[in-house]
Amino acid sequence: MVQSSSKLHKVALERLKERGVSLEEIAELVYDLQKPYIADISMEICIENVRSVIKKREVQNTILTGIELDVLCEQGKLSSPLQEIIQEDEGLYGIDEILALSIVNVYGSIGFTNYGFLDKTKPKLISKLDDHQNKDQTHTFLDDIVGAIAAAAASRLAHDDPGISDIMK
Ligand SMILES: [Ca+2]
Repeated sequence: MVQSSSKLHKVALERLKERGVSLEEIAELVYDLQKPYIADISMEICIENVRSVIKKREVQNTILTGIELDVLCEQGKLSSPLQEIIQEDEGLYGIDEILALSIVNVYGSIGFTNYGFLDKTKPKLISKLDDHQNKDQTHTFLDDIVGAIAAAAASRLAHDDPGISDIMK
């Protein structure tokens, strides 16, 4: 049976909240990304774009899948060696980034640039999630998902802005 879009949407929002991610914090990343290009940018517009991104089924599926793996890992329920790989956020794993790209894909090429930038610089919420101090928490998938949502929302915003140069589209 195909799950209804409204149910997936509701659960995806709940899961993000349970994992300590607020839409406002994602919107902050979008704001910082687009501030240099859009003079009249506001937090409201950024939140609105984050909300629109999360309305996409591909994005909901990615949120549910990635968070589930993080949670199962926290509970020690994955098989070895996947359990250790995800727990330690092993650098050569890469599937967390690949999964997150399914979000970035939805909005085209500018999303990739933004995603790469966030992955490299790890600002604000992303560094908070990527912090490995608390050994009881696993955010191996969540940090990339958050970066991808922000990147997608930023590119959505850029596409929508008629004042932006063609090269940014
Ligand atoms: Ca990761």
